[in-house]
Amino acid sequence: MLSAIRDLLRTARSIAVLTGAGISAESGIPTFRDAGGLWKNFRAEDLATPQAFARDPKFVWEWYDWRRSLIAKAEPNAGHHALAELEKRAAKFTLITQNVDGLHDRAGSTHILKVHGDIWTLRCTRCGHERHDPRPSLPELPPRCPCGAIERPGVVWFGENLPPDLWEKAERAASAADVFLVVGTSALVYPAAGLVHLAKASGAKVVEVNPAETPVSEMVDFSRRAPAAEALPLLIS
Ligand code: BV8
Ligand code: ZN
Repeated sequence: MLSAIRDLLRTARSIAVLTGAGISAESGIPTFRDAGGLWKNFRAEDLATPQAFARDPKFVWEWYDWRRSLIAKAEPNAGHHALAELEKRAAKFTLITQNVDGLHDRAGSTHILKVHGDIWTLRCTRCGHERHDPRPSLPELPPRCPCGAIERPGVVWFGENLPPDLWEKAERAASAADVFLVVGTSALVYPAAGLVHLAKASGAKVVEVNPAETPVSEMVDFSRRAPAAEALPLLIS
C-alpha cells in the first residue's frame, strides 16, 4: 500500500492537496471538532460567524487572540514539511488549505490557496483596508483601523463566501489533479470538502491521511489511518 502511494506521487503529473486542522494537531493546535477543539464550551460554528462578531466583537476577538497566541508558539511539524518537500518534487502542485494558521507558509510551502483566509490578516469592517499583523497579543481588542473603525480577522466565517479567485483556482487544481491528497480534515465543511468529490469525479486517485474515518473515507482509493506527521514523510520518501 505504501509503495503504491509512493509510486502514485512519484509519477503524478499534477498533485493537489486539501488540508484541514488535523495537520496542525501535532503542532499543538487544537482542531475544531476533536475533543480539545472546544473553547470555553463554544463551537467554531457559534463563534466563526458574522452574527457572533456583530453581537460581541470583543468576545470573538478574544477567541482569535487566544488562537493567534497559541499558533505563535507552535512550529510546523513533519507533516507540513513533507508537503513543502512534495511541492518541490512534483511537476504541478497545489496546496489548498482550510487552515488559517500560516504553518504551511512557515514550513516552506509556496503555492498555497488559503480558501478560509488567514488569521494573521486584519480587515477593516468599514473601509476594507487589509493588513498583516503578526503580533500574538494585540494591544487592543477589537483592533482599530487607522480610519477609526474596528477590524475583523481576515478569515472566512460560516455563511460567508470563499474568496472567488482562490476558490476558482482550487476547483481547477482539484479537477486537473492525477493525485489528490486529503489530509487532516473531517470533510464536514463545504464547499471545501466538495473538492474531494470533484477530484474523484475528474479521475484523480484520492489518498486520505487521517487517524479517523470521515464522510469521504469510503470513496477514496487509499487510506492511511495515521497522524499526518507520521504518515506524510513516509509517503514522500
Ligand atoms: C459558504 C475559518 C456560501 C474561520 C472556517 C447554513 C447556513 C449557512 C451556511 C451553511 C449552512 N449549512 C451548511 C452551510 C455551509 C457551511 C458549512 O459547510 N457548514 C458545516 C458546518 C455544515 N459552509 C460555509 O458557510 C462556507 N461558506 O458555504 O458560502 C454560502 C453563503 C451564504 C449562506 C450559505 C452558504 C464557509 C465555511 C468556512 C468557515 N470557516 N474557518 C476560522 O478558522 O476561525 S471553517 C473551520 O472548519 C476551519 O476552517 C476548519 O479548517 C474547517 C474544517 O474543519 P477541519 O479543518 O476539517 O477540522 P476538524 O476539527 O473538523 O477536523 C479535524 C480532522 O483532523 C478530523 O478528521 C481528525 O480526525 C483529524 N485529525 C486529528 N488529528 C490528526 C488528524 N489528521 C491528521 N493528523 C492528525 N494528527
Ligand atoms: Zn478602515
